[in-house]
Amino acid sequence: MSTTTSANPTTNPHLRAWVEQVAGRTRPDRIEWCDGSEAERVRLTKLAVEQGILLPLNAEKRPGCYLHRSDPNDVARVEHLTFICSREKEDAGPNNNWLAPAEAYAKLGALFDGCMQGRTMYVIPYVMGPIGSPMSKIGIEITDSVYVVLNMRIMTRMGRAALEMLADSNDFNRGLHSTLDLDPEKRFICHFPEDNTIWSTGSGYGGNVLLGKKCLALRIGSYLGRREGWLAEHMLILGVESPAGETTYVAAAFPSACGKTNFAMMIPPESFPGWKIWTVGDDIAWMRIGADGRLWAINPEAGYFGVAPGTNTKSNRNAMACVERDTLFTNVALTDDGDIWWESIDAPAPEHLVDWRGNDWQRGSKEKAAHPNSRFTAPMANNPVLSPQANSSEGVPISAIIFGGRRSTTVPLVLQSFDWRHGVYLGATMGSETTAAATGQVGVVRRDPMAMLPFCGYDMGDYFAHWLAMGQRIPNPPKVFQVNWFRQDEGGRFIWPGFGENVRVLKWIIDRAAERIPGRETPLGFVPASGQIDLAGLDLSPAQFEAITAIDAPAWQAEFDLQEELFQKLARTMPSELIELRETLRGRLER
Ligand code: OXD
Ligand code: MN
Repeated sequence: MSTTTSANPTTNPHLRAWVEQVAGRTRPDRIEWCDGSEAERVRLTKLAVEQGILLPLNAEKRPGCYLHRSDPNDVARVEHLTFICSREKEDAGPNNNWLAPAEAYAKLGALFDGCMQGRTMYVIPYVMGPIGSPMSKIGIEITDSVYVVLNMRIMTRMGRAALEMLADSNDFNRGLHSTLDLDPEKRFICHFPEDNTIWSTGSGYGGNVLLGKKCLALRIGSYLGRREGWLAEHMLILGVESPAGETTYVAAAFPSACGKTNFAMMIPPESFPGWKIWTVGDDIAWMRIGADGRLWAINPEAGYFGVAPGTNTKSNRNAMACVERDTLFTNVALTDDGDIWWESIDAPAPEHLVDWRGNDWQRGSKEKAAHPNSRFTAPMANNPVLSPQANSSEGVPISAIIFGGRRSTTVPLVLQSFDWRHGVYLGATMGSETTAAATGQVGVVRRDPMAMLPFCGYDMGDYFAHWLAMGQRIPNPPKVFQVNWFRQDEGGRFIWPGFGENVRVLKWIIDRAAERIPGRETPLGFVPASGQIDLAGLDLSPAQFEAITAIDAPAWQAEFDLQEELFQKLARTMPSELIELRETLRGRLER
């Protein structure tokens, strides 16, 4: 059967040749170049509904919203099937799975052979970052999934504008994806950093198939960042506006399930009047040194691919506003009146639902109605607190970088590093505790350096070295902090109230970053001096505050021992500077 093609909108010879080559291999019935227009959205949405890929939701309650149910065996990122295919195995590092490029191309190439017969091959030109920004990168994703096209529309700036920005350049990421038959045996996510190429097979799940996000913006992005002298990070970006109207920008890395999206959209409490948080991004930051010697950040994405369960008006009122319209929901539960539901949403569970698998669900059932990793894909334009700078091509100047984790003990509420190098150390040794629900063994600290363990596209020791080298090059670097909202008392209760109250800690951070207030020096860094964090209106005694800000020397000695495990794993490339720094910190603590 011969292939038909929608009007080819580009004269770019590199792009045309590559699309032809891919079509020659995958042999689709039809090639469709996506232009990003509204007419295209309407047409493809209608097609997805007709094919049962999307289910329209109640148009009055959720205008423009649809539900997708993925294959039950395809609901999450697959780290064990994710590979960095650098030419040299050592370049991928002990933190990544590795396949030789020739082997990966052959293996996935065989799967791609003829895989789009009877299907449409969509060509999606997209930009990660604001259109026209010198910090942005262009990708082309070729896919046979209309769900991918509709999600990429929300998550990226895509279509004609991306082609215009690309013009005749050969500098674009080549992403190729096919769902195949969703057989987990044929599921592979392969990154070829030296070729700026991503091949993904056998999955329809977001993190594996929306190739701009984790694959390009983080794995390939981190590789490009090292080569070109910038940073691609798993960080939210937010602006903190003070009552005086001054806005300070911070970037923050937290491992999964530590509330990054909530923090990025936080609403300060009424007892803290005049303060406002503006979201620039909720997941990824690309940061470069600006002409003024500061570090400037953009959010490469244009939407939020957020975890649904646990999102409610208390945890994140702004996210609830984002999903009121024009949102694609994946694997949430469906109410009898065509609305969505998930565990811990505001409304109690109704008597009857259709669960994420499409089965009837009755209140009281032991099964979860929504999948724990069910998601919403919502345009950032829906966010009531979207920063006016979210589309700025220069990005925003970062005054502070924050590393956080979930730690019931040891790590204080907030700690400022002595300098950049010590800040890199705090990020490199970041850890988070597993919960009982996840492992059965509570309180096991899992290291997730800079929240990048699943996303760093090269050797993690080399990545730390890149961070250290960046410190030498930034004339006016951001100040670096560590935070922990999760300290518990003897009864296992969280001591710090969290959520919007975290703005109190942010205020201290920005005051310190601006060098407006002195800190209290400890052997391990600066912590708030008494009275420096405003506790008015909080149900928190001075003793409790002391408990969550104190440095407990024996606990820290044990922590340094625990950090050794990560240093050992990365021994080949672990910068000696970080090892020496740990010994210095230990020594200071002993004295
Ligand atoms: C995400 C993740 O989906 O970090 O953002 O897994
Ligand atoms: Mn993430």
